[in-house]
Amino acid sequence: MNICVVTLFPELVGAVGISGIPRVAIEQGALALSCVSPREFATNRHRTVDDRPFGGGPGMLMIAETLSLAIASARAAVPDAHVVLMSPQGARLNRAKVQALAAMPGLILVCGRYEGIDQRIVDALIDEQVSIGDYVLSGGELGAMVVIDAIARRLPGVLGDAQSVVQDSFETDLLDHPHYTRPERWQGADVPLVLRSGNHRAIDEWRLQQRLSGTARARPDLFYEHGLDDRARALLTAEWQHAAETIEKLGRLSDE
Ligand code: 9WO
Repeated sequence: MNICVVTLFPELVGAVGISGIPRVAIEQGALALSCVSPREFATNRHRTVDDRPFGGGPGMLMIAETLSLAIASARAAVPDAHVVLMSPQGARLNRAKVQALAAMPGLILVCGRYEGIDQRIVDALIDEQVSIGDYVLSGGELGAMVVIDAIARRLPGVLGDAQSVVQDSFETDLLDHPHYTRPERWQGADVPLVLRSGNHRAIDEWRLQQRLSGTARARPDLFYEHGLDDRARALLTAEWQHAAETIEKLGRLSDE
């Protein structure tokens, strides 16, 4: 996957590639990450990339011309790119959106700064707007870095077998289970006995049960999507089974 980020802060965005899964993806050749700054295309003495808004109001906007030249340069670097603007006006990023973006032939992630960008850029050059959440940031860069990190772990061959094993979609929609490492007792708290039993079937069952009850407690909305399969019903403790079934019914009702 070839990703080019259009940003006034390439050193900030480049930091996503120096550690973790994105770094591994780059080292393996599964991910190519580059940046283009509108500043490179500013021609006047001050390398101006911003100007005041028509209609008045506070702050400055990114100029259409330098931004469009930067996007054109990114297009030359990433043929067939899907052009995404990081923006609170966009559709919310979730796992399905990450998967869809990871499946694109290439991506250009456009990051706004100041109070925003000239709307004619959005109308003419942006394929899609994506938001990482309902808050305003200083610019789109942190959003682009989130997108890049989330995509990197979905690229083929980047994570080992453990992650790439096809899990059924119900399991992937659950939250994670608790984890423990040594020592067995720390500040009077023991690692659950089952995890030290060596019984891998019992361990798998405990972990799935923890995922179900944890999801019911913290994110009951995740059950809206899939409801409960028979195995989940059997494993979900009685305390949470009632809650989850109620939630599932509510989800069905809201769909009708
Ligand atoms: C500012 C603002 C003020 C009051 C009401 C709504 C508002 N929206 C904005 C706004 O979008 N400012 C942008 C800041 C201008 C361009 C770059 N900025 C940006 C991108 N902030 N937050 C994002 C972003 C990107 C992806 N996901 C969440 C937020």
